[in-house]
Amino acid sequence: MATSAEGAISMSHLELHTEHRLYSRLRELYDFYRHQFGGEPDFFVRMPGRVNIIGEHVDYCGYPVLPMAIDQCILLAVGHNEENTFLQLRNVETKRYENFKCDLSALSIDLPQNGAPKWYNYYLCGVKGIFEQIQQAHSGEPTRPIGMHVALSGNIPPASGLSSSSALVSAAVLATAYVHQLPLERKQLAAISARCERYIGTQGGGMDQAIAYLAKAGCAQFIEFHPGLNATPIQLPAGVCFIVANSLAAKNKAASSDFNERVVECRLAARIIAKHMKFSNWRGMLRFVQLQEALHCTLGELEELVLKWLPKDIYTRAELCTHELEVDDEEFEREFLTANTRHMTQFKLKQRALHVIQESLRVAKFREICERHHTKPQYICNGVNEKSNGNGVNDASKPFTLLSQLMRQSHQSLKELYECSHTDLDRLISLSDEAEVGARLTGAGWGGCVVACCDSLESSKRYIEMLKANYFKLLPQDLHERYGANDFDDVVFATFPGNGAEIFQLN
Ligand code: ADP
Ligand code: NG1
Ligand code: MG
Repeated sequence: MATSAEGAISMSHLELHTEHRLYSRLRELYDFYRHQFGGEPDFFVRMPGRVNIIGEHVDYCGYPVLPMAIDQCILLAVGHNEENTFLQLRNVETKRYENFKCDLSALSIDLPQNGAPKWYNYYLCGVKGIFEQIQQAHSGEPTRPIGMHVALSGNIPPASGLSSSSALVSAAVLATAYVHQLPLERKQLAAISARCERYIGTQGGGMDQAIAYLAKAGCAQFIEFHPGLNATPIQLPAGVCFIVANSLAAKNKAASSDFNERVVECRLAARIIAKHMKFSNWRGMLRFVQLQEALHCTLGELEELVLKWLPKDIYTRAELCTHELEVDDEEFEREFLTANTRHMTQFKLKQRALHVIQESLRVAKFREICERHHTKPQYICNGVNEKSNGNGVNDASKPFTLLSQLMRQSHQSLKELYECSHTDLDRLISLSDEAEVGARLTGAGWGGCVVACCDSLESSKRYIEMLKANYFKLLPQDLHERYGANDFDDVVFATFPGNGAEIFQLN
């Protein structure tokens, strides 16, 4: 079968490497599957989470991002049954995630009016994405679903900005495509996964799904969305090491309107400028990247247009309707808002637009520094950078210092212009500042994780110890009990770029 399962590794290969970090989780999942469903799974899927190094809240505006895949992942064990059309889902965390069963010939994703969607709805988004694809390939004929048994094990901290949701949706896409023998390339799978995750309610830009499929071990990926999806491997400067620290303030993105409010503000800003610039198709210009392309201008020139046409700090809904867009309130709601942003009455267009443009400039600079200073052919993950002076203080000309500054600026902008930080994230950033380590929130924000840049494994160890002493060990008792057992190693850790999605088959 011509599928995306390139690079597939077999179970026997894993058995030869019992020290493999995945092994015990796969073994547990295999046993769990057999216990739940009474048979053997046909195959396993591994879908990684990601850490975005820089380029936050720019993907849905069409601008490039720089993420890498992390070790933490969603694993699926999947079996199929052509005799029926039932999907049965089981999660190894049985107390936290309930069992689910549905008939795929009447697939529906039921979202709550308030609060977080049920975990299995993320899975159903992926199934729906593939069914639509099959229907399209069969000129509109509905899909004949194949029954599936799926057992899931995940260790990406949920609702923490490391993209557990997209790993779950993308894993469902890959498993469903494989069972239904739909031959797809990695980029197609990433695009389908990005599109169908929007059924959960968030209007994401595609970064998470792209890196989940396109990641390569040892490098970050410069991911472009316009004019089409493209990933360029970026070697990080020798010795640079990224640390993830989870603030433990969870934020489910689909449970609130915060994420979509930012998307709406960016779309409005792009369209208002497009209208001022007298583009006849201004209503269709949803993303800054389209506007910039139509204007043939630089990001710096686009920034000037933002200041010229969107000078106010706050725009009310009434003035947007009357003065900027010349539409009535009903049309405004229909054309410019999403289901969960209909309540919006105030809009910060200048601030959001400035963040997107300046963050995109930072992504470009970050890439340039990496390319200029890459000296060794591979990412160092177990060595010490000899050039480090060992105390985290570096001379300003070093690439590490420049990268750290960009990360720091990124956080400042996310906090002030984009208003998507959290007091706990800001505390982690202050501690990082004091230690002269560049750090920023990663993922959507409003809680979740920070990512920090250290110049060697040695300095990263010191940084981790400092955060443990000054943040994690001071956490309230309940969090201490939950995460302190193994010295907080699951919530503050060094991370190294891994490979993208894989399918494992039993021999
Ligand atoms: P993230 O930043 O991790 O992507 P989201 O708010 O987008 O956060 O998605 C988090 C949701 O994804 C969780 O509330 C849960 O429904 C689902 N999820 C993540 N990991 C798992 C898992 N291991 N098992 C079941 N559901 C999961
Ligand atoms: P997380 O934090 O994984 O939910 C979200 C979006 C991304 C991107 C980042 C911010 C989804 C699935 N993911 O990530 O597309 O916009 O926020 O850079 O919506
Ligand atoms: Mg998510």
